Amino acid sequence: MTEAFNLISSYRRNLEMKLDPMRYEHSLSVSYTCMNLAMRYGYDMEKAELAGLLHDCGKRYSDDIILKKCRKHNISFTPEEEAAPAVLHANYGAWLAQNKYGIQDPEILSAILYHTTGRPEMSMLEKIVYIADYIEPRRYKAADLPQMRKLAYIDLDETMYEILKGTLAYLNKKSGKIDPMTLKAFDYYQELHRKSVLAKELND
Ligand code: DGI
Ligand code: FE
Ligand code: FE
Repeated sequence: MTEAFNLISSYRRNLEMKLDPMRYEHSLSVSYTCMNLAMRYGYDMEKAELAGLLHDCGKRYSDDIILKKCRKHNISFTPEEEAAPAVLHANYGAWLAQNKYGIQDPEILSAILYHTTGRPEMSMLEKIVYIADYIEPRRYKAADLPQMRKLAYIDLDETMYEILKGTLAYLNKKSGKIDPMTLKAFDYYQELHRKSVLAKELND
């Protein structure tokens, strides 16, 4: 066994104890999906595996306890994130990854931090984790999963645009507060989408 595999195995054992069984299963599934996307786009597979495995490591408590943990450990969060507490497990998770799992790679930490909201100008790993979180094989609720599962292997930016669009429509219906970072991410990928549609029209 390689050193990298030993590390992954020890993280898996830890997460299996800390997370509820479905969340653990989801984490494994995201991890493998991240590796698949890394294969497709020529990204580092070990980093993708690790980021996917740990992306929800903060989701081991309810939202109100996660808020308390953030305060206790001086983990920074905005008032808007506090008003949309479902996003806070990403802040707490990035902190746990750095301080409890010993992850130092800023790309992995940032992929965990932005896995729920996305952001403008995402790195390849941030997009891989965000998209894998949505399309992983155990997901079943979203109606557009078949299309997103296909699109993810064609164009990461277009997939970001479509998933963010769907997420905002869902959040608007749910009447929960929307984190402005989700809106900023959507505006950015919508603009990229418009530009690519225009460029295609010009080439026709
Ligand atoms: O942790 P997961 O369930 O695997 O997935 P996730 O980290 O994408 O979190 C999904 C939840 O976060 C889902 O209930 C929608 C919610 N969410 C995502 N962006 C926002 C948001 N909730 C609010 N209130 N505002 C957002 O901008
Ligand atoms: Fe999450
Ligand atoms: Fe997740």
